Amino acid sequence: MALGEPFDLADKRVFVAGHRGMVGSAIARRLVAEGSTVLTAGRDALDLKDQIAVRAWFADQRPDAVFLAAAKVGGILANDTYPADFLYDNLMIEANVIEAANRTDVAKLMFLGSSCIYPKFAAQPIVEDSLLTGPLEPTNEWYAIAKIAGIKLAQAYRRQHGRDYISVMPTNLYGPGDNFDLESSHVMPALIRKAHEAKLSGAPSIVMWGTGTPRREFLHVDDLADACVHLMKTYSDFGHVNVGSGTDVTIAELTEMVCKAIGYTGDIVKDTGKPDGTPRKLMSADKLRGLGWSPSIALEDGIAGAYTWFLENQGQFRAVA
Ligand code: GFB
Repeated sequence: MALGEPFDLADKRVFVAGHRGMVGSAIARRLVAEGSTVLTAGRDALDLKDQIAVRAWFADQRPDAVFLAAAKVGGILANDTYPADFLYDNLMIEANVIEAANRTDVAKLMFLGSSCIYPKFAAQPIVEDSLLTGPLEPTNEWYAIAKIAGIKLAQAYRRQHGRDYISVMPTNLYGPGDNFDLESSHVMPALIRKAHEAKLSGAPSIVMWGTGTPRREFLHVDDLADACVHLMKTYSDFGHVNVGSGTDVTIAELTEMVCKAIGYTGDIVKDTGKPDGTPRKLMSADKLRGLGWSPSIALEDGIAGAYTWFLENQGQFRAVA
């Protein structure tokens, strides 16, 4: 296959690295409609940080294509608390998988990054060319550096080895399969859980970290999976592609939306001892729209669906002390 040609996923052996995570599981669900044979490897069976094991797995399984959705991820506090884990784990995973893919002639690979790769004070909406034009947000610079390295790996293997390896940068994601642990989660699942538990217990208020003024862009993970499949089939170029909804809300607005969806009517109390993080990170959706994709799940509907998923699966989450 020459660089730049459409890539058909039907009847292909497609490895979804990170299939137990929120993103990987959504991609694996979405691939069913493509007629792909989805290959997976749980953490117990394959440690993606282990170079020898990853090379052996690729040599044995011979995937045709790879979605690289495996990563050490977490919310603002987890990123700030475990910098070594976020840097080391993510560098190892992406380097091992991309090198093994090249060694075994994987025809197409998609690396998934994050909107935190961009400078803290990038002009909004953030265009793809803003990468490496200014300092990063300190709470997640370790994760961001690892994700920037992943983009560069995909580009380097394209340039040096002629590989059709591409990158996408998702915005803040939410949906089924999210992490609802209050210490390590992102804001959306944390608020869903807090509002739900406060409603049940009749608590007079819930705590919102920070000032509530930061703005964030949210995309449902099923929309992300659909965009990833679309781009895997149709996009083949050096530059990465932002994947977002194109609109953002303040954290205070989001908190109110979540409380409304859950039916919690108590107060919202700010904990300004917790970090705000980057003030705004709305990504430009122009490139993605130009490539023929736009989202279909409205934020209100997505929150309602995420809450339903939480209600059906909350038994697996540790009780709040
Ligand atoms: O989602 P979040 O943890 O990550 O926080 P980031 C977003 C905003 O929500 C911050 C506020 O301003 C938080 O202070 N917030 C309010 C809360 N209440 C809560 C709460 O109960 N829990 C949490 N977690 N936040 C992450 C990066 O940044 O975004 C990662 O650290 C990654 O590297 C990810 O890029 C997508 O959007 O600030």
